[in-house]
Amino acid sequence: MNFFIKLIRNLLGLLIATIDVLTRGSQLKRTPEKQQQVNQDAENLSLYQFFACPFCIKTRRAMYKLNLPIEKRSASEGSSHRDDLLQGGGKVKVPCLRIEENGKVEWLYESSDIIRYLEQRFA
Ligand SMILES: N[C@@H](CCC(=O)N[C@@H](CS)C(=O)NCC(=O)O)C(=O)O
Repeated sequence: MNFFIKLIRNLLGLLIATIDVLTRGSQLKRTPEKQQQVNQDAENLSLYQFFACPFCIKTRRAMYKLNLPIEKRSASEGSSHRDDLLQGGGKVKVPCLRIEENGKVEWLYESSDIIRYLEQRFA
């Protein structure tokens, strides 16, 4: 039973992810200099996620729109990223944005909070 629920959830996720890719639209355009700065800032960010999670898709969509090359780390079962998320953030819940700044690391949960943070910093 559990297997079928997982299967349906993943198929639905795959469908949403496909629709997302097909309907993403355009990305924010910046001058080459500005984009270079943004790319550099984005090196200190990483998104812990599942491919088919709707909250992660929503967050990835915002990242795409804002033209942010943030590294995506799969927190699926058995991955080392999952262990890092649990140890660093305190729970395995995705999406979670890992923010490294001035030698300090912050783990930001909740898709709406992550999107708000990214928009405030990069829009
Ligand atoms: N309100 C959260 C919901 C996140 C959520 O429920 N994520 C699921 C995957 S779709 C998850 O991490 N589940 C694992 C768990 O809760 O232990 C958000 O918007 O980010």
